[in-house]
Amino acid sequence: MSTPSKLFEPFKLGPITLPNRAVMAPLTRNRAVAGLVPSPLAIEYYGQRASAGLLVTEASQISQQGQGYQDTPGIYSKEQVAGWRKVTDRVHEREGRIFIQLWHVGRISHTSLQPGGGAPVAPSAIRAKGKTFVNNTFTEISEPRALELSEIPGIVEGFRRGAANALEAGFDGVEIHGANGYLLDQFAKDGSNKRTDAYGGSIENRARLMLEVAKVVSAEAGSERTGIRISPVTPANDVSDSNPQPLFDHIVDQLNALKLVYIHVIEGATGGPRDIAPFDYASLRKRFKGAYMANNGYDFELANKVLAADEADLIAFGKLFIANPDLVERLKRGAPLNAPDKATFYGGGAKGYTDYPALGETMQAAQ
Ligand code: 8OZ
Repeated sequence: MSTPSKLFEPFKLGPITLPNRAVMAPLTRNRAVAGLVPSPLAIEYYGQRASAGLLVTEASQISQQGQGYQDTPGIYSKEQVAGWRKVTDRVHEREGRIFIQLWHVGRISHTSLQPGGGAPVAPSAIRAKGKTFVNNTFTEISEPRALELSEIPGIVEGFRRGAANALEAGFDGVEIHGANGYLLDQFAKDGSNKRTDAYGGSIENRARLMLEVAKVVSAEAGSERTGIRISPVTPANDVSDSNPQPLFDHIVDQLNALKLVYIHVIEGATGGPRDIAPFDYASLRKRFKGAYMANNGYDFELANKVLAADEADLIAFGKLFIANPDLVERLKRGAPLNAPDKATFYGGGAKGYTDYPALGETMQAAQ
């Protein structure tokens, strides 16, 4: 393949020069078994993918309360920070760059994961329809309780501490998980937020928590090392908003004031149709002064089209990076891609995690 592609051109993201525009999307893999610490296999997994322009880790909870599925890694204990340090060291040895995604699931959890077996927390006491994975089975999401106003500073502080821990663990930056129906998205959207205090009602009030988190995280990590993931119209985790365009216009205006380095936008339904609901992503891109990272269902062809039209700066690939540790090299050469195996996405060991071959390995195996 000799067609020049903008995907392989460098991009300056704040103080960091990415050698290409292919980002490894955050991907939940549920393999942090012992102490919710990234396992030795995670070191290998991220290390194998260091040729991505940027790696964004799997969502990592900022507290026990922020966990919603079994075996997802945390970024709140000393042991977790030490585990992540091994991951960042490996990625840096291989000349890669890595951000951690900071996560609080809010109501998408189960009592068995919560401190003292309590109810998961939410903007309002409305249970999300759906299941989560705990104790090795899919289980109904628990009934949540509404956060007290007095608890909100503690949530914001949890994100700040997560960012501080991320720096201690050697990350190049952080991505705030503001998407997919988790806590910050639950507050922002009116389907899940029925509060009548300063965090509910108007767009300004509903966006407040996400923006307070963005403020403290960017103050801690540096705004030039802080990105945020949003999903304006996704129905993931039973979330909805009656008027997402002005909501996200407001959010982006405020993120500009905080000088965040990128917005990572899931266009359409997470992992599903891109055209599920009308939304003007182009106007969001124009409005935002930092970098626009596009995600959801991108292949090489769509990435090239969107980059050539200057509709995005960076493209995040999920499943393609699961199955192809050397995705950038394969796309460059027009080499065939390994197919991802859905059965090994969540949980398990090396199979479907660190055993997808790179090109040279394929050739060796074929010889
Ligand atoms: C798949 C399974 C569990 C969690 C997300 C963090 O959708 C997730 C997630 C994805 O953002």
